[in-house]
Amino acid sequence: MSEFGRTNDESYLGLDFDTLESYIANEQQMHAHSRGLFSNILRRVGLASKIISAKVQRAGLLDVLGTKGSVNVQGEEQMKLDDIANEVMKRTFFWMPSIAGIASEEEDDFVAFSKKEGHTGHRYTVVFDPLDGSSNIDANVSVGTIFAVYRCLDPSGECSLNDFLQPGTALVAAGYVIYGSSTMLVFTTGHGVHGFTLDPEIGEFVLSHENLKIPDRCKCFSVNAANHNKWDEGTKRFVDYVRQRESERYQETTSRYIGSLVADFHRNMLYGGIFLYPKDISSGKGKLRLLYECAPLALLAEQAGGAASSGDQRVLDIVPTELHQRIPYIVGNKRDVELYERMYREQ
Ligand code: P6P
Repeated sequence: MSEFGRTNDESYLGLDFDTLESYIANEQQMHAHSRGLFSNILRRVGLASKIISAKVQRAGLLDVLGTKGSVNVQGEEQMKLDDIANEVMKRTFFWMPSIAGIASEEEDDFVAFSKKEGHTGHRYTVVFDPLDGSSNIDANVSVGTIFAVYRCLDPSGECSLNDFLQPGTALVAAGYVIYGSSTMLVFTTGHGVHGFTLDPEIGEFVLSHENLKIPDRCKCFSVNAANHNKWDEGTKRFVDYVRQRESERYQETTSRYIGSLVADFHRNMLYGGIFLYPKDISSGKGKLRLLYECAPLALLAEQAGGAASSGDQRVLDIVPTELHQRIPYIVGNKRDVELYERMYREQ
């Protein structure tokens, strides 16, 4: 009788791999009480990711490059792909009865989905940056989608601003999609971080990075050095200390800065490292947004054994005061984030 079982055949004949769908189904079976509402959100994120990936991969060909001319609430020129990605994400969730509404970097205010026929009450809201780093698209640099899911505070009612102004500790899920040499969906539901790589041959997200942990080494530090004069003394002291490689921990540390948050974050998740977008002395704030950039990635970092701080406090503890609030952002290896905090607070 021939041996039947695991194969090394890369053509998937062995079917000994998990797809996003089988992973979600297995997870749902493990939580018998689950009604599958939450699983459907992850399925829909997978679908939206494939649609956006297809658009991003063909950006240069579909003549969608170039700015649309309008500017978003951040005062940034809206690339046409920003708009497309925002519409895909918004409509993905609009058609889900369990979603009460969304908040997006590309929307001035939150968008409440009025109750649909025969709907028994909302359960979740979703926040997202539909295409972070989009200013890099025409240079073919990796960009990403960042998303996170909150429970509605009043499941029986329409969603309100308070549903979005919850701290990251209230998140039930968070993740990102990186559109790079391959498209990867990385997310957590509070039980570790798992990465799925889109195989265009079969059109499926295949589990490729199960229970991802940040390696305990600072392979690189990632910061826009051009802003050095804008930093506070504590930040300058930390970056100079790392860069001078005085301690054994940083002797092999190099500098990498892509200028696309999801790409810089993803690299550090896989290789180990620290990313910083500190406040600058003039604005007193950072550039990155708490709700749909910093908090979702902070949850992923902590689930992978890392940490995320604003310098003053743990990012997940920060209660947003407005949808598009910016904060200083330091995220990566726990040891390095804690060293930053010590230097920042000692100044
Ligand atoms: P800077 C992209 O515009 C973005 O929002 C993030 O993806 C990225 O980390 C940051 O801004 C880069 O900002 O000022 O260094 O160009």
